[in-house]
Amino acid sequence: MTSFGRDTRRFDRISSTQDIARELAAQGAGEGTVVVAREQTGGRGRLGRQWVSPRGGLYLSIVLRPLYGPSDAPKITIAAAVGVAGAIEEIARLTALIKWPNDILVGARKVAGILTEASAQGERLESVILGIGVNANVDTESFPPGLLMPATSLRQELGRSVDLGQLEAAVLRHVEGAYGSLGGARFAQILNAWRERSAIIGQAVAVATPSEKLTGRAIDVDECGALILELESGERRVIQAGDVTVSSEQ
Ligand code: BT5
Repeated sequence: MTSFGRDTRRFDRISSTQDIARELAAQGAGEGTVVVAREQTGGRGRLGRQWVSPRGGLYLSIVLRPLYGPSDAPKITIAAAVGVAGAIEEIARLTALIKWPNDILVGARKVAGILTEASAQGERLESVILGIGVNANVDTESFPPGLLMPATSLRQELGRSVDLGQLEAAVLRHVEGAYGSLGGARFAQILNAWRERSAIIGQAVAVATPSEKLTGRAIDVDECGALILELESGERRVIQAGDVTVSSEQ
């Protein structure tokens, strides 16, 4: 039985918690080892994008040692999203929705993001570094322009600051619970929780995959964590990776 955060390494200002966590994993750090920074100078999102990480936000990475294969990595993102949304609801009492695969929204604004970076050895996942960034007590109005979608913070939504320590503890507890339900039949519970929180199911969406741009209706996520999209022709496509825009945002 692991416990996320029992071994927590704290930093003030570093490039990215992902890099430190990856180094620790390479040195043999166990599952549940956590790296937390108060500020990141090179915080990153998917595909080399920037994650704006000023002081006041929550930035952490968790070392995972999953007993799954690389094709299961998207399920970890789904479970983490359910966990982060649950933690935000517990601490801030705000309704948090999930936009596949890795965005947590309050209203139609992004309040948190998840980055799942896997190192595979053949058919085995050697480690996964699960990165979580939450705009807690930050001012997104001072963020650089041109974000993929509008951003918000818990403080902006609430009109008061949240306790970062409590938020961190809640994120680790909720994510650990969801991650612990990944195996076998219990993933169905995570999928149901995901569906209840989905910001996109049933909506007209545009999806940019690494190779093409598609439009259609988001139908569901499958048992592997992939998005099921119905094109205007009625054809169904299973999307493993991509960025979703809800049509009303365009
Ligand atoms: C993500 O990527 O949303 C994953 C974010 C993961 C951040 C955590 S913090 C701890 C750990 N250490 C790291 O270095 N990273 C992880 P993606 O879906 O690719 O979204 C990135 C896009 O979101 C950017 O291109 C911007 O448009 C936008 N963005 C950047 N910073 C943001 C912020 N603080 N709040 C909302 N949107 C932001």
